[in-house]
Order: sequence, then C-alpha cells, then structure tokens
Amino acid sequence: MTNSFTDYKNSDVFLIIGANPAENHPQVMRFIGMAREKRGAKVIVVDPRFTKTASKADIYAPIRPGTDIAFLYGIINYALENNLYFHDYVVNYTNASYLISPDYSFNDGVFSGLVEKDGVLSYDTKSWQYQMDGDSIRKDPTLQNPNCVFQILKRHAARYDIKTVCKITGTPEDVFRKVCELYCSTGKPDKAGNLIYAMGITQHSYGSQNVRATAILQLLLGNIGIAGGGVNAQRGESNVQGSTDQAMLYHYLPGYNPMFNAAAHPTLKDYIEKETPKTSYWSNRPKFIISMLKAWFGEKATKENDFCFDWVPKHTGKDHSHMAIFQAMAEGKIKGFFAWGQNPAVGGPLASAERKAFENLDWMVVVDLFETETAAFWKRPGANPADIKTEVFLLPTAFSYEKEGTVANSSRWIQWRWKAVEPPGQAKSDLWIADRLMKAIRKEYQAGGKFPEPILNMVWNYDTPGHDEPDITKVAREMNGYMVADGTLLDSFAKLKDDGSTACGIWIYAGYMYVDPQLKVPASQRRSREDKSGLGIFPKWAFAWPANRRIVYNRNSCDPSGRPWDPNRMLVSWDGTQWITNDVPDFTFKDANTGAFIPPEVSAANSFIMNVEGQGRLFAPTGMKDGPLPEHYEPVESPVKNILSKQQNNPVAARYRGVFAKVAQPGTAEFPYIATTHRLVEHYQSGAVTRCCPTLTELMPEMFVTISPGLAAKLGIQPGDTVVVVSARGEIKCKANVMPIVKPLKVNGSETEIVCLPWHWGYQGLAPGSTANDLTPAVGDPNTMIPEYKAFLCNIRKA
Ligand SMILES: Nc1nc2c(c(=O)[nH]1)N[C@H]1C(S)=C(S)[C@@H](COP(=O)(O)OP(=O)(O)OC[C@H]3O[C@@H](n4cnc5c(=O)[nH]c(N)nc54)[C@H](O)[C@@H]3O)O[C@H]1N2
Ligand SMILES: Nc1nc2c(c(=O)[nH]1)N[C@H]1C(S)=C(S)[C@@H](COP(=O)(O)OP(=O)(O)OC[C@H]3O[C@@H](n4cnc5c(=O)[nH]c(N)nc54)[C@H](O)[C@@H]3O)O[C@H]1N2
Ligand SMILES: [Mo]
Repeated sequence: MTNSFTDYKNSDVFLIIGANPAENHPQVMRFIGMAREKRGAKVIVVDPRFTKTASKADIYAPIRPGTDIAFLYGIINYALENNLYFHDYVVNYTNASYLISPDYSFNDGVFSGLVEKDGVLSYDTKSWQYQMDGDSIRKDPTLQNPNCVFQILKRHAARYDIKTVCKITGTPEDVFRKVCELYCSTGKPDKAGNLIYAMGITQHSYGSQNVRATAILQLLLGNIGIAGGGVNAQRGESNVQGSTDQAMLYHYLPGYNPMFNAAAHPTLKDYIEKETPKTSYWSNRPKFIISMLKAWFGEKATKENDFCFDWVPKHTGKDHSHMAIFQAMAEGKIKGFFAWGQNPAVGGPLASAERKAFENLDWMVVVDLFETETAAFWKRPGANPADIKTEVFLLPTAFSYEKEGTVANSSRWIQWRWKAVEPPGQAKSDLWIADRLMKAIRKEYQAGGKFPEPILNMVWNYDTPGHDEPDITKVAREMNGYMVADGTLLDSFAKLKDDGSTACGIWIYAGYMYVDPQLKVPASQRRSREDKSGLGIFPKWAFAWPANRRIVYNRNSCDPSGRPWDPNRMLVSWDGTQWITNDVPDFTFKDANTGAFIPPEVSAANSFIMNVEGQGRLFAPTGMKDGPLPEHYEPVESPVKNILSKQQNNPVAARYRGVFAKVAQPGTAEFPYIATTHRLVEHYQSGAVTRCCPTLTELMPEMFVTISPGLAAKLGIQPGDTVVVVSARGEIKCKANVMPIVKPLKVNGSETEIVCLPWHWGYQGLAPGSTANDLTPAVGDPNTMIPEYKAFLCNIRKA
C-alpha cells in the first residue's frame, strides 16, 4: 500500500474495486467515513455483488467477474480522450515521454516476443525495451512520437471505448459513464483519488496486470505520492504484510531482494553484479544482502568466504508456489509437509485434490490452534483412515493474544503487541516451537549428515536465561540490524555497509527496534497521537517501513520546483532554500555527509526512487511476465468469447498437470453460470478459528450460495432450499440464499447469471459445511501464481 489507513480521511473520491472493506477491513470504513463527513468525499464501488460496502457508495457499478482490466482501461481511455489526465505530472513523473523499441508491437491480443519452447509459452521482453542513446533513454517531452509510451498507451486504450467496455463487463453504460466522470475529476492538482483494491483484483489469471491497470490509472490522474491518493491494497491476515516483507514466498529474500539463483549466481559476486542496478535505491542492494548474510551467519560470514553465500539454498527458477507444491505432492514427489498456520484442505484451489494429495505424504506436521481440516484429512468424510499411511503430528500453538511480537499492517506500520493471556494447556508460541525444532535438528546434524555447516553455524541465540520462552526481542533486534563491532542498534538503513561491519535481517525494517530518544521505547512500541500536520501522519505511532515514511513516493506531491500541487495536502515542500517536511521524504533531500539541502531539480528527475529510470511506469519494459501493458483476456473458465481479440486467455497463465488440469471449455452449456468466491464479516478465512467460536457460528451457521431471484425462479429454487453447485472439478451441497444483491448482467447482449460462494467452511469445527474450494480451478497468474478463485464456471440445481 502506498498510503496509510489514517490518510484515507484526505481523499476526495474512493474507487473501491474488488474489495469489500465493510466486511473484511471494517476499520477502513471509519476513515472513509471521516473523508465523507469532513470533505464530502464520494465513494465508487465496483463489485459483482451489491456488498455492504456498496450500500454506502455514491455509485455502485456491477461488474462481471474477471473483467476489471476492461473496466479500468475504459476509465483510462476516458481520461485520455477528454484531456482529464494530469498533464504536468504525467510529463514530469512518468515514462510517458520515453521511446520504446520500434520492434514493439501488439497484434490481436498478443504482445511482440511470444515464444514457444517445449510446448510452454513465454515472452521474450527484448522488444519492450526503451530506445537508448548510449546510457540515456530517448524521450519526446511533446508526447507526439508514435513510439513514445504515451502514444502507445493511447492507441492501446482507444480500443476500450465505453460501448465495448460495457459489452465485456456487463456494467450499464450510464453507470459506467458516471464512474468515469467522477473518478477523472481527481486528475486535478487539488483533488485526490484513492484506489482501493484487494482479492477481487488479484485472484485472476491476470491479477498482476489488473494491479498494473490500477497503477496506470493513478499515475495518469497524478494520484500517487499524494495525501489522500495511492494504490492501496487492503492486505489479508493481520500480518500478511509482515510475512511478504520477510519473504515467506519462495522466489525472493527478506526486504524484496531476488532469491539467489543456482544458474545465474554461482557466487556472491555474480549475484551482486547481475542484480544491482546502477541507478535507483536498489543500487544499495549489496549493503542489504551482505548485512543480511551477516545477521544469519554472524562471525562465520567473512569477506573471504563470500559471507557464507554458499550456505544459502539456491533457487532453480522452477515454480514452487502453492499450486506447484500440491501438483508435486499429488505426483508423490514430496514426503513431508509442514502446515504451519495454514489450512489448505479448505483454502487451496481444488481443495478436494489437495486433501487427496496429502495421502502421498509420509508425515505431516500441523502447527495450529485447532485440529483443522488439514490435520484431520485422514479421517475426512469419504476417506478410510486404515488406508492412509501418513503420520500426522499436531502441535498446539498460542493465539496472537497469547504471545508477544509485532505484526505489520497494510499501512506498513510495524506494531508491537504484548501478551494478554497465557496460552491454554500445552500450547506454545510459534517461536518456542521453531526454536526447539531448530535445536533438535542441529543436534541431529552434530552426529553427522550431508552439508551440516549452515545448520551448525547459523546464528541461533535467542535464549532467555532462566526462561522457557525464547526472547523475541533478540529476534527483533537481529531483524532491525546492528553494528557488528558493538551491537548498537541501527536507526536507519542508510547506515548499512557492504563490508561486513553491519548486520541486518531485513533492511526495510531497520529502525523499528531503535529506541525513540523522547518516548524511550522502541519505535514499533510508540503510541503517540501527535499529528502536527493534521493529515493523519502520526509519525510517532509505531514505525512505518521504510524509514518511518507514511506515504511513499511523496516527492510526487509537489511540482518539479518543489511547490506542493495542493498546499492543503502538503507532505514535502521546497521553500527556496530548504525542504519543509510533514512526512519523511522519499528522495535524497539532504547530503548524507554535509547535511546540506539538495535542491528540487535533482529529486524531480528521480521521483520514483525505486525504479531504475526514476519515474513511474505507464509501460513496463521489465518486471511483468505477461506484457508491458495490461490487456483484457477472459478468465480461463468463461461463458463467452473474448470480443476484443482472438486471444481468449492470458497466453502465459499458470496451469498445472494431472488432476489439477481440469478446466471447463469456454461457453460450455454444461456450466452456464459464472461463479465467484468472497468472504463474510463473521468468518475468517478457512474458518478454522471462527467455526470453533460459538457466538460466530451462531451468527453465521451454514454454508450457502447466493443467486439472483431470477435464477432461483427459473430453477424452481426457494430461499433456504438445499442446492447442488457443480463445476468441472466436483460438486458441493449447501443452502440457497436468494437475494437481489446479485443480478444477471448483460454481457455482449446476453443475460449472464453470477453465483456467489463464501469459502469459509469445511468438515471440522462446531459448524461444518461444504468447501467452496472443491469447485475452484488450479490456474493462476504467471507472475505471482495466485489462483483464479474469483471467476470460474458452474451449474446449479435443486438437491
Ligand atoms: N471478516 C473477514 N475479514 C477478512 C478475511 C476474512 O476471511 N474474514 N480475510 C482477510 C484476508 S487474508 C484477505 S486477503 C482480505 C480480503 O479482502 P477482500 O478482497 O475484500 O475479500 P473478498 O470478499 O474475497 O473479495 C472482495 C470482493 O471482490 C468481489 N469480486 C469477486 N470477483 C471480482 C472481480 O472479478 N472483480 C471485482 N471488481 N470484484 C470482484 C467479491 O464480490 C468481494 O465483494 O480480507 C481479510 N479480512
Ligand atoms: N475460494 C477462495 N479461496 C481462497 C481465497 C478466496 O478469496 N477464495 N483467499 C485466499 C487467501 S487471500 C488466503 S490469505 C488464503 C488463506 O489460506 P490459509 O492460510 O490456509 O487459511 P487460514 O484459515 O487463514 O489458515 C490459518 C491457520 O492458522 C491458524 N492460526 C491462527 N493463528 C495462528 C498462530 O498464531 N500460529 C499458528 N501456527 N497458527 C495460527 C488458524 O487456526 C488456521 O488454521 O486462502 C485463499 N483461499
Ligand atoms: Mo489473504
């Protein structure tokens, strides 16, 4: 998220697309409410369902699941055609003027560079690159050159006129026009548009391109880096931000550094040479990586041994995401599995096949609060425990209130939480379990084993003398970073060095444990409500990574000469001799050695400091696997043909083998309805916790499917009837919820019904019910491999 929740009160217009904060992020509604009360802010909600959030909207735009790219391009095209984009911002702060290779082309839904190797399609990105004059990029500040990004984008977006968009999305034209008018009103210097998204945008076979479309729109309207603006992803579980920061995914390292790769990086030198750009803040990558290795391997890590680079496992470039793991498990290639705070038996795509795959394991360890569906898979309905050889260990763990530590929220705020109560019975904190496990493994390796060095030598010193529980502040200090010589905690990542004199587990967190000199507590434990700017910045409440900055890219909030576009929303400002700041500047504003202010021209050329070209990318020459621009494709399962091009689906969508390959053909009469999945305020995720909570199960006791009154009438279904929902992968039984919150949409002239399923149920807990994920397909986005949970085909009948 570029901005923060407390900043939402500064927004003039909200575009909430593919998120339902009233149920899933209720605190967000409080700040949206402030903006409405204090500044008359307007709210647009784009969702297939008339949600609780939509009930508070000024404009509700229904949309067919999976058509957000067309929807967003429709607004982009409206802004470009009617000159409603923020010209000075676009020219100065984006790559609009950059010239792209003359070899770039786009034909009938496919970008230049699509190649096939061994039956697998991928893009060669050579033709997407900038034209160069030596080291400098060729540009046309008049934005007229046909090869400049602005013209390429304009041509691409022109195909998304209102009529075409509404044929694809099913949104009524008059409603869509109102959305365009209202949202494009934020393309002015003194207006802020806030784009909020979540899983309705990401869970698609082109989810990353959906997100790119939101970024392009926000760049065109000058809405990034300003108070009240931003591209704001409402994150998931309370610490999902923290888990991505710390690289819980397989393909990168803490602080968003790329993973070491076996082929590309045989040595640390190769990694540093290949992965360190000459420009952008990433030019400091060697400092981040070497300090991380120092944190991991301590005094064993020396310059001579590449700071133990050889001790870290290397990535092979293969897909090891959730779906790939379950494919490998189904093929018998995985022997053991830790389900540590996850419940894939309910939450994974095509969950019935994931449960079956568990049968191939020799052992499974579940670290959880409850005996989840995953832990109990061997006695699930329909299975014969005697036939299942997997040995399951269930380690009871403490809940968040029963242990100490930090969580990082969507605002990137790292907040310390203290233990409120003791965990029940034999439950132990996750840290206790990890600590004992590591010590036990180390003991095994002491007796010998393959490649014991990393296990034996890794820094692991979190004991508290006299206590059973490891000291979590020791872990936190290692993540925060310290001077190797004397252990002094770092106050900022600006102090990091690439010579082994600093250690830091995760560079973006540097400073969060540093003790605030006035408040005398670590930054993440601060709780001061001071807000001098009145903009909801709260600089002394917790710690926002990076560098306690609340709004990233904030150089873009003022013009190239440093004057705020909107003086009432001032984040940083150049007064002719110095920078006045309400937020921590996201640019080099002071000389690190002399402390002298650096005049605005310097940072104006580099206002998107994390990009090598220093500017916002309307067109992305690198970074995306499926095109430099978003393009509308149909979901892998769709009732209609793509009317924009011959290319029905994302040509490089992630697909899987065997049982996970099952998908319905487009337009099949067998599965005429579009299904989508969503959450409920009363339940959380796979329901492992909430379905064990008597009050919540009383409020929301049963699995159901929501269908329109029209569809119910056609199929002879009464509210409360038991129905069967079928997809190409299976069928489930649940209750029918007949409600006009979902209505058929006119897609390319024909009425299309949408069927909505919550996904919180399974066979365990106080209130068991059918699992929506028994129906969902195992296909996904090629960049993130997120499954397409939000758009697939189904049929429905009375049971
Ligand atoms: N009470 C509660 N709160 C939660 C959670 C929970 O389970 N329960 N889960 C947490 C987690 S981990 C997450 S990731 C977040 C998720 O938060 P959200 O993303 O808000 O959750 P969802 O309800 O899955 O999806 C949001 C909306 O997307 C709509 N939608 C479906 N398909 C499409 C589409 O193609 N386009 C558009 N524009 N909209 C679409 C759905 O109808 C739904 O209203 O919530 C977090 N908060
Ligand atoms: N159809 C469909 N499927 C979806 C989605 C969707 O929108 N539609 N959303 C997806 C999303 S966004 C997500 S995030 C995933 C979530 O998928 P999972 O992460 O598999 O589901 P959760 O229910 O959140 O699982 C968390 C588990 O951790 C346990 N737990 C809670 N606190 C602790 C703790 O402190 N320590 C430990 N060790 N365990 C704890 C809970 O009891 C629970 O069993 O599901 C995905 N699945
Ligand atoms: Mo999530």
